[in-house]
Parts: sequence; structure tokens; C-alpha cells
Amino acid sequence: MNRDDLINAIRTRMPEKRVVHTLGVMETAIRLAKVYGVSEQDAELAAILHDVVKFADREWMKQTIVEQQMDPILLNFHHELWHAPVGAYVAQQEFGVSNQDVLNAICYHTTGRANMTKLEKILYCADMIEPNRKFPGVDDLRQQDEQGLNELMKACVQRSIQFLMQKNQPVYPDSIHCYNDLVTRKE
Ligand code: DGI
Ligand code: FE
Ligand code: FE
Ligand code: FE
Repeated sequence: MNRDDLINAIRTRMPEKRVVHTLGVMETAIRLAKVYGVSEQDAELAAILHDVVKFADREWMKQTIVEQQMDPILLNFHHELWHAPVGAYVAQQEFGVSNQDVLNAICYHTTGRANMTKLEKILYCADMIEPNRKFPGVDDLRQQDEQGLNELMKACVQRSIQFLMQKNQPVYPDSIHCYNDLVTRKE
């Protein structure tokens, strides 16, 4: 499928506002891919599909997590986390995506994880700083862009974990592993 076909396909699965977010993520991910020497096509594909099941039926997502033997502890965490791994599954099954890096970028776009590839980091950060995002501190995050991908990623993960802690929300282990990996990395 080309870009327009993919965008039309996701349009049928989400409200217009989420399509606008997705296009913002696409634009930002392509820009970051250019800067950091990652395939722009991969960034585009991962971005267009990253929230493909954001509005899917919750019970169906739960069932898919069980049937596909995804991490069972996902079910103990907020249902907001489910659309990322289930989205990767749908990208593969329904959209025929076979590039494992693209699938992993979708799978880990909400929590992050340790040892992320450049593409995974690009999608995670693009999701957070795309032009339509409005939350306190988002402009500071956008500025981190100039410090390199790892610094940008670190700032985004810190913001995300701080936000969850402020709201007394549990933090999924992969997010902690992601943070630890970024702060202990010597580069
Ligand atoms: O799908 P988007 O809204 O574009 O963004 P996203 O996929 O990054 O999802 C963000 C939501 O997921 C947000 O409401 C916070 C929540 N979230 C992210 N990481 C964690 C989390 N919730 C919990 N409980 N634990 C996490 O580690
Ligand atoms: Fe998402
Ligand atoms: Fe995110
Ligand atoms: Fe998103």
C-alpha cells in the first residue's frame, strides 16, 4: 500500500482528530529519520500505523493479547498500553508489514524499552513532540531535538514517567528499563 492508501485505511478506524495526530507523527518521524540516517519509508510506515487500533474494542484487544501470547502483565496495566503491541500485530496481519524494526517501533511506541533502535526511538519521540501535541513542557522537549536522538529520547521518557508518577499511576517495567538504559549509556 502506498502512503495515501494507508492513510485512507486508518481513517476508517479512528476519529479525524487522531488522523491529524497521526499525520503530525508522520511528518515529525520523517524529519527525524532524515536527520538521524534512518529509512524515511520505514519511519513513514511505522508512524501511519502506530495508533491503528487506538479505538479498537477493548475486549478484543485483551483477547488478542492472550491469544497471541503477548506479555500477560500488560493486562494488569492501564488499557492505554494495549494499543501498541496489538497495533503491531494488526500491522503485520492486516497490512502485511514484515519489517521487524517497523513492527517493534509500533509495539514499543507507548512504553519504550531497553536497547531501542533508532527507528523505535524516532517513533516514540515523534509521537510525543508532533506539532499537534499540546501539554506543559512540550516545547522544552522539542528543543531537546538539537541535543541528538538519545538526549531527546531521554527527555521524553523522563517526562512520561514523571507524568505517571504525579498521577500515582503504575509504570510498566519496559518504561523503567528504557529510562535506566538511557541514563547509564556511555556515549
Ligand atoms: O496513543 P497516543 O495517545 O498517541 O500516545 P501513547 O501511545 O504514548 O499513549 C499514551 C498513554 O499511555 C498515556 O495516556 C499514558 C499511558 N502510558 C504510557 N506509558 C505508561 C502509561 N500508562 C501506564 N499506566 N504505565 C506506563 O508505563
Ligand atoms: Fe499510541
Ligand atoms: Fe507516546
Ligand atoms: Fe500516537
